[in-house]
Amino acid sequence: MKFFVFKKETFIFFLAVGIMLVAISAWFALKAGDTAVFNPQSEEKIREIHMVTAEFKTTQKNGKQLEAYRWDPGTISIEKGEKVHLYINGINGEKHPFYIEGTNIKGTVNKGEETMVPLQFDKEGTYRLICEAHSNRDHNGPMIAYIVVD
Ligand SMILES: [Cu+2]
Repeated sequence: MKFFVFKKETFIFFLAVGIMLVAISAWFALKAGDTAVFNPQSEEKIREIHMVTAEFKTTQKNGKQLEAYRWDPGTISIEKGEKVHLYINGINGEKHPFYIEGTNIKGTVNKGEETMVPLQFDKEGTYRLICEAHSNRDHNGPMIAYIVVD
């Protein structure tokens, strides 16, 4: 039965190999943990862009009032694939129901409230943010902002 008797050195060798394997596994486990902690989904910085709803008003010589609504700024620029949070403050005008052409993004900006619109575009181009209530001159618009993606 001498075959099954390990020498002390052999035992120490296998013990050392075992400890190394445990250490390597622990290192990989910790590394995986790090990846989870620094998950870009939770830690990444998302750029903020701020916009307001503005109103222009005047009274013509004939007493008729002219008013127009606008998004301000009227053009914003973001990178392709970039994540942006667009914050729109409702300053003038009661309600601005909007949509972004070519996307399924829509919402409403209410007076005295802030609306956050998360943006990320995979395709370059110019996307129009259109207020449905003030889409053209006949409806006190055009209240259209341009989102330039490149
Ligand atoms: Cu509007």
